[in-house]
This record gives sequence, C-alpha cells and structure tokens, in this order.
Amino acid sequence: MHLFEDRGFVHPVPSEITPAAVYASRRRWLQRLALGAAGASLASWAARDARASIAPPGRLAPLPSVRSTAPGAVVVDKPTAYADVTGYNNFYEFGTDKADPAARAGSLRPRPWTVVVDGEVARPRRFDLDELLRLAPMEERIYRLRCVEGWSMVIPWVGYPIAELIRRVAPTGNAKYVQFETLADPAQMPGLRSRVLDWPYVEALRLDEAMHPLALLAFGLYGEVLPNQNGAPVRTVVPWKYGFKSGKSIVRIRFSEKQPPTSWNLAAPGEYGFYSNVNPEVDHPRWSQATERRIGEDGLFARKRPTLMFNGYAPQVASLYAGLDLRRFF
Ligand SMILES: Nc1nc2c(c(=O)[nH]1)N[C@H]1C(S)=C(S)[C@@H](COP(=O)(O)O)O[C@H]1N2
Ligand SMILES: [Mo]
Repeated sequence: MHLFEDRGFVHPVPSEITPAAVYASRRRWLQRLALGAAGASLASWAARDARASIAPPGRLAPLPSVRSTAPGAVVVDKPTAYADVTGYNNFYEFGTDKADPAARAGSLRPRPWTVVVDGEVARPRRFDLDELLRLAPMEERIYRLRCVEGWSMVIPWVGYPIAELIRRVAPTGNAKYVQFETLADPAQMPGLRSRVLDWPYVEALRLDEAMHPLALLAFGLYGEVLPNQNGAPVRTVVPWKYGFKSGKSIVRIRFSEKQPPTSWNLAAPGEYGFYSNVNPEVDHPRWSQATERRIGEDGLFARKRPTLMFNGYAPQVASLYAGLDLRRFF
C-alpha cells in the first residue's frame, strides 16, 4: 500500500449500475468487436465504420454519424455503460453531487439555442443550433475522459472537430486563445444559487490546442443527442486534458490575444492550472494523479489503472507542448 497514492483523497462513490444496463452494454460491445473483426477484410472503410457504430440506447433523438478515422479518435477500451455516462456527472450548475445533474437537469431547455462567436475573428457571428448541426459531418469518436478527481470513463461521442467551426469564422492574426462560455441561467439551473464557482463557467484553450483534430465540438453520445446532464445541446471534449476543461452547454466562443480567465483556475489557482493536461507525473496538491478508477470497474477486486501521459493521447498531442515545462505550466 503506497501512502503516497491515497493521501487524503476520498474517491467518490459511483452511482448504482443496473445489471440490465451493464448486460446490454456488454452485449453491444461484443457485437461491435465481432462486426469489426469480420468487416475489416470484407467491407469498405465507410461501410465497416457504419456497421461498427455503437447502437443508440433509444432514449433521445438519434444523431447519425460515421465512425471517425482520425488517429486516436477511437480507443480500444470498452465504453462505460450508458447508465453511468449519464448518471454520474459533474455539472455544478445543477448541484455538486454526482447524481444531481441526472436528477435536476430536466429544467435545461436545449432548444432554441444560439452560440455567439466573436472577439479576434474576421467573421464574428451568431450560430443557431441547427446551423451548427449542419456545419460539418458528424463523427463518432470513442474517447477516454479523465476527471481531475481520479476517476475515468470511456464515452462514444458524436460531433466534429472544433477546428471546423474555427476555420469558418477566420481568426485574425491576433487570436492566440479561445474561451468557451457556458450557460448561466438561474431559471434553468438551480445550482447557480451556490457560490462554489463564479458563474458563468468559463474554460479556454490555446488556439493551436483548439485547432487540434482531436478537440471535439460534441452534440451527442451513444448515437443520440446529448442528454441535458452531459452538456446539451453542445459542449467541447478535449480528451487529453482533465474533464473540467470541456465546458458543457456552450453559449459563446470568444477569440483573444491574451490568455482568458478560466473558472477552476480562478477558484483555486494552486490546484488547477491553465493547461490541465492529464499528467501522471504532476500530482494535484492534495492527491496523486498517477492512477485512476474506471467507473463501472470498481468492484471489490478491481485495481486502479495507471493514468497515461496526456490521457493516452501523447502520440497525437505531445508535439503541442514541445519545450514547455509541464510542471510549471500544469
Ligand atoms: N458548464 C460546466 N461544464 C462542465 C462542468 C461543470 O460543472 N459545468 N464540469 C466539468 C467536469 S469537472 C467534468 S469531469 C466533465 C464531465 O462531463 P460528463 O458528465 O459528460 O462526463 O464536465 C466538465 N464540464
Ligand atoms: Mo472533472
């Protein structure tokens, strides 16, 4: 037992998993594996990808997509059960308990929805949700999500690279950063009454990070539109960073020359840096980041998994940080 591993960190108790949901998800996964193996030699890329896509659970509107072929876009890990992906969430606008978002996000109205894009861009504009949905082809991407708290999931997202949107608004030569501002409407979000964070929740990336092909603008998961608790109707997913860098329910995207403020960094600058790249060698001041618990695998005998550098996406993203001191710029 390494004292170092667990100093003071009490990991959250995962929500209950229904045996039926676990069974259904396991069956879907086995079917996918079988189809993938058989299809590899038989069908074209497109046909194989379409057939291997994750079956929708039938709870929300379907959001059709094609399996992404971008390097790193589909991890081999088994996806986390739908019940956990949608039942164990951080979305403080609906409360700080992991079960709060699923229980309380029914008050969020994801339509009509607009996203304002402004700041250092040649073509600032306001996008209606339907315009965003049509902007680029929807892809299915199966990413690891590593929360800074020490747990992780594997989630089949539906969306397209943020770069698709960025190209269309033409950032000026001054644009060095992109800030994502999320909804803060007390009428829809009971958690705003609490002062845990300064609302609205804001996050930001360097422009080159946001342009990386793995940085996703997500509209769905498990083949359907996003459940409210996962950030409907549109959120970012930046898989090599801790989960909090991916803002949910985005209403504004602002380009700037100076590094913009970000919510968790404002709340606790010594604990949450601007970069927040997943890094097993840089501990949180109050706990180790060397290992993680995969949600759904935390039975009595399940062991913690080692956390991977850049959450396993080092081959794709390490070059973004060449020459950067990752301890100083944590
Ligand atoms: N607006 C907003 N976005 C947010 C959060 C939040 O509290 N508010 N929590 C973040 C954190 S800490 C994590 S781990 C992920 C969780 O995403 P998921 O619930 O879809 O898995 O959302 C991130 N985005
Ligand atoms: Mo998180």
